Amino acid sequence: MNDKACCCLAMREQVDTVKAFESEMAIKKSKTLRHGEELIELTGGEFLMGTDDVEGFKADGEGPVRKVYVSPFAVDRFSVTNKQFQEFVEETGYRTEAEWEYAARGGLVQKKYPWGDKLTHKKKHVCNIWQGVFPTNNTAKDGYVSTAPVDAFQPNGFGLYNVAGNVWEWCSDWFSNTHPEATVLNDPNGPSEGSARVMRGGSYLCHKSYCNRYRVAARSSNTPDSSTGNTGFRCAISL
Ligand SMILES: [Ca+2]
Repeated sequence: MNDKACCCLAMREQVDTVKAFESEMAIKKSKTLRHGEELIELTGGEFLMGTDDVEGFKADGEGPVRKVYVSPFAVDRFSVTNKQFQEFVEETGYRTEAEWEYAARGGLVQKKYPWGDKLTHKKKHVCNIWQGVFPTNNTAKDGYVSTAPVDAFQPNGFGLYNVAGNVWEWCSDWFSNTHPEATVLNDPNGPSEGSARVMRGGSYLCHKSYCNRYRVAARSSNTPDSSTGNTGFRCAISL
């Protein structure tokens, strides 16, 4: 990962730590979630994951584009609180990076963002990132200096809010910048071991000049014991 890879590392602030990542893989799967009413069921299927766009970061393993199949699953419409996440990992499994990207793309094929290829819509911002000059001047033209409410802005084609910007979202996969080769990768869940977990989606601290990782194929990572003000959760469960 290059030195611009994760703006959150420089802006780290301690918040309540959820001790989940070392144990979540051992937790028995259950289809009952306390906050299950917030989940959106997705049919899954085959999709094109990653990007070969010149704007993508090769060192992050954004490419090559590969065919991935994900089984049916349900995912949170909004990012959730630490307490909801804790309840989730105590009751069920976790979400893979492939599920994240399938859900985040909202049914679109190889678009740069969850809503299309243009960052803004009619000159209006449609996600919470950094406007101005990073890191000295945040003009908050999108309306938010820090985190935005989880239902801010329009949802993507699957009804999911804020998959780009606002807060990074943890995935269960260990981070690697290479991918297995196969005609179709079936429900990939990442390397069997590693030192950092994948994070996706970017955050309110991302600016094109510095991070540009609010694109839907962009990736980053952090060590599982890290807690920051710009990293969050969205729960998912296999159906
Ligand atoms: Ca903002």
